[in-house]
Amino acid sequence: MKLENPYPPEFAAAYREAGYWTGQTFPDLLATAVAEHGERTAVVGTDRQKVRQSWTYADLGQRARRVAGGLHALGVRPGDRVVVWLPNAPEYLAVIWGLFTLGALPVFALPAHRESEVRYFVEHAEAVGIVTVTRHDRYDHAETARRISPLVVDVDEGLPDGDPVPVATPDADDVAFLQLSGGTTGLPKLIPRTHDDYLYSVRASADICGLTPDTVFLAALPCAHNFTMSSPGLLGVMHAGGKVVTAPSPDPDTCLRLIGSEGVTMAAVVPPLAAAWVAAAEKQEPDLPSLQVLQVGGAKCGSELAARIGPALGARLQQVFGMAEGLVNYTRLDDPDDVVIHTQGRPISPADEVRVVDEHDREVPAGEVGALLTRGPYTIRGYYRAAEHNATAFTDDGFYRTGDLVRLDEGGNVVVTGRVKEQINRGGEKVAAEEVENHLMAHPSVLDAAIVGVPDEYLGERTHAYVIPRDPEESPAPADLRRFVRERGVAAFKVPDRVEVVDAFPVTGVGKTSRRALRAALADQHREKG
Ligand code: J2J
Repeated sequence: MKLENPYPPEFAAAYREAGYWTGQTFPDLLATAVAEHGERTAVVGTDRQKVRQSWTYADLGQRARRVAGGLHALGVRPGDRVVVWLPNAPEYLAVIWGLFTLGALPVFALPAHRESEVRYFVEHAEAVGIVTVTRHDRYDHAETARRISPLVVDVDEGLPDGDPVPVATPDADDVAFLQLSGGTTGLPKLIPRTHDDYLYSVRASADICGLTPDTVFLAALPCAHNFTMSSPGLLGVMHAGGKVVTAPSPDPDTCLRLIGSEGVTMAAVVPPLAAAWVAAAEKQEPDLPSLQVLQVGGAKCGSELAARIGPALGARLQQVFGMAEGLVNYTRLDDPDDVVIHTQGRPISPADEVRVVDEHDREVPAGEVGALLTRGPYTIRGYYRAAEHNATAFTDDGFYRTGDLVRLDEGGNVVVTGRVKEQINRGGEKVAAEEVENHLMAHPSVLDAAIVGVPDEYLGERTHAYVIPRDPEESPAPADLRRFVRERGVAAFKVPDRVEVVDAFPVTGVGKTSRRALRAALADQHREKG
């Protein structure tokens, strides 16, 4: 599959010329890892049968070939899209490498997604099947998947297995997979990433983070998350010939124990998890001599938390400000403490173009806050099948509107100060306001709904829904509305943390009320109430 919104030829040529795009594909990455590191351990973790697995690169390569053969026998063909809806386990790697080996395109769903989201991914991507598990997190994944797609692979019944078929030879400018966007609109967006662009970001990230064959990376967040996958994540570690440890749960007990027992050198977490690990470590004072780097990203890491990480965990903090659409910023391992604690780092690539602009897309004076626009060798030029949305999500000259408010310091480090997009960042989990409002408005007693983010000590922010009933005499109970949203089959993190039934929304003074002005006014109102 080719990009619908390709990089303009002069940009593609320049990225190749500069050596960013090398023509490497996913099958190439695996073949190189097997050739160079065949006997080294690629992945360690508890499999779905609760048995500890440890696979070398050679093992993983063979498994990927068998999984590809098994998927082919089930009717999956090169170019087909397949939704991967799996929790963290060694099987995750076997499945995605099986898909890449076959030339099929993974569509990455989060384990927390539910029927409405997965159904949408299958329909929108015209996926031929879903790979999932029987049950996880007290939810019947496979049963749900069977309601959605005629082809369901339940890895709890065994990985797909068949005689190897030829290894795919995609073009490096083909789309390799579809990644998920945090979303700002009623429907989530899918992000088409090519072999060339994504693997450049992976290799460059591995360099910046100093990965070697001795790196032991703990995958604590879902593997599907772009952070865990690529910044430098499990792909960066595989590029370097290191070892991936899959954590069955991100909780501090599980993870601190795994860090100790598996000799983990690096882990990647969102701020609330970092806080939980730090609190546990401050109490237990565990001995974690192997841990060198804790990466924190996905949401703003406050400087207070940032300062506690080194002392509590005996590891260097690395802030990571990234997005599945592309641009990733890192504080560098040799940056002074001040930069590491107070900034979100700087871009991966010399070819990453960043602009900080006002509401008219004019660049703001150096050091001032503005909206971040970006363009570069691994930032998309358009979402998948979303022409209308793309018209506003990108500038005419191809910059992606990140929706983040930032300022740049003198060293070019980014400080994230807020956002203009209609999204709530719930401890790294992204909630599109409009998506949840639409779910609430589907309730027969709801006339209108607006979701705002309100400050939360632990999550950074949580969601607060204001709801106007159709009939003030019969206003729905908040608990019923929350249950209603949950029962529509959405990820639990999207269910409003609080629902408040009100008579009317505040008048915003803008005449015709925009949703954005409305949300801002509601957030103000919430603050005033304290
Ligand atoms: C403030 N906001 C941040 C940070 C992301 C690496 C790391 C994270 C993601 C990710 C990723 C932030 N401080 N350190 O894909 O490769 C918010 C911004 C951003 C949005 C992107 C990666 N790190 N954010 O979080 O696609 O608002 O990617 O635009 O999930 O998260 O979300 P997502």
